[in-house]
Amino acid sequence: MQLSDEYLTQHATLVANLGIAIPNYDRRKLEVGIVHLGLGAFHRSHQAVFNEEVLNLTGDLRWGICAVAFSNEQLKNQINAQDGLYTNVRCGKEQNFQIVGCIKQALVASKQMQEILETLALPSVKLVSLTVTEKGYCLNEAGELDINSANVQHDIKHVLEPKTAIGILVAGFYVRFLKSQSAFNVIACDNLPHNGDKLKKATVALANEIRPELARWIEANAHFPNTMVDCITPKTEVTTVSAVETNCRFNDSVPVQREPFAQWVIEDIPGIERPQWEKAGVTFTSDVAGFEKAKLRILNGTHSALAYIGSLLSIDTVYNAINNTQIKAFISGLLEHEIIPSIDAPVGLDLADYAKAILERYDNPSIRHLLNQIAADGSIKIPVRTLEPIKENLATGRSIERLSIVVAAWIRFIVSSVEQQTEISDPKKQQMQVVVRGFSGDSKQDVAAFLSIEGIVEKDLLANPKFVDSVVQAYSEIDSFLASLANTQL
Ligand code: CS2
Repeated sequence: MQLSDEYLTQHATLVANLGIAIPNYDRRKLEVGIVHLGLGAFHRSHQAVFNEEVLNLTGDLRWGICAVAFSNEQLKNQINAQDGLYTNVRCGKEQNFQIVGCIKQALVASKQMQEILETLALPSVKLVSLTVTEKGYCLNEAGELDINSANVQHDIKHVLEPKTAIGILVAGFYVRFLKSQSAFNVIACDNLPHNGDKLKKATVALANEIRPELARWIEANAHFPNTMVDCITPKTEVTTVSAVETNCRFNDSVPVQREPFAQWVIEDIPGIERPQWEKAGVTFTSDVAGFEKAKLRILNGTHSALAYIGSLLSIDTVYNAINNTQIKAFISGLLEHEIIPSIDAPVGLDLADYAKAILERYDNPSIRHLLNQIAADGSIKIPVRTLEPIKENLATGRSIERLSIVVAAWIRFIVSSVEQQTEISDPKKQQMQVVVRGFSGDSKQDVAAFLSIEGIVEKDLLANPKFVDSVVQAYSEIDSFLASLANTQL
């Protein structure tokens, strides 16, 4: 039988006997206090689970979630068919199953904008959170709203029928502004440094194109705290669905699988009305930047390194890549010599211990995290994860040799995808294909052409010969570097 409220009522004893955690609050009385943009697995494995814990602990029913998918109507229908319920599968030494109930309703932006705007205008809605991936922020290489993008231009002309997440935020603010309601606050939950600051700037910039007073109103009334989010969440697979069926004895079309570890650090801004997330272990601090930088460079940075190097060696998962002795040695050197020295540790965080714990998290045989998933959107991820530390290392005279190998491996990965005609998942896919098809075989020319694709490398860095030469060197040696790593499983 399908998971639903009715199922839980009718099979309460069976579910309890199986040791499955269920919502212990009255879901029928849940109000919508949060609108979440981005109904993917990460929201459901991370923020929704923290939120669920607070609902379970406090019974404060103001904080139900209305979750918005952008175009995945099927996902929206599947969640609603289960009354918003889904299973969170924690994959550690054992599998542990929890039914999460804090999503009250799902909507899809491509078809239900009117309802979404009505929900955003509800007085009960105090927060809008987002997991829209890095590319969802519509930023250019300088980290500002990419005003020239077609979707942003669309949102300027069709304010109440927006396509982008930024456009939805602006439309939501606009509706509240016109009704003289209070503004909601916005919690960015994607892997970008200063995610809240950047989102606020982009939202205000878009609003300014539409109505300058609206921009000023948002600027004065809405908070966008910066956050750091962390929880390894591979895509849901058929095996996730069948594990739920076998262990829980009901059908769930939309479970999520994640590692046991999860962390959420939010900038502490007084006056934001929100759930008592600290009761679920969320850290509120004035130094999010330190946590963000540490996580983005140590975890996401090594993730991208593993994704490109591993994929080029035909390795499929993070677990298999980190269990190759030579790859692990490379990652350890990268961390020790070039990544950790680029970070000012936030108070109380020992970066070497933090990095060690992350490598241990990768070594989890119950998590099948596909390198292919991580390899997507390199043109947006590499600048944050790899080019930023390169820039800072260059400024202070530290080594960039290993970081350059990561950039070279990314370029080689794209080249090999073009050669083998495999799908490239990246917003700059077309530009990259054109450039790579024009490659001459001369590393210097080819690397220069690739790095010059608009919107990837900041102008100052591109003009720095130390950077370009280092990537050229790494690229010209990348095949022998890869060969030196091959066939060395632990
Ligand atoms: C990964 C992240 O896909 C990727 O780019 O690096 O999704 C990573 O798994 C999460 O940030 C972990 O918190």
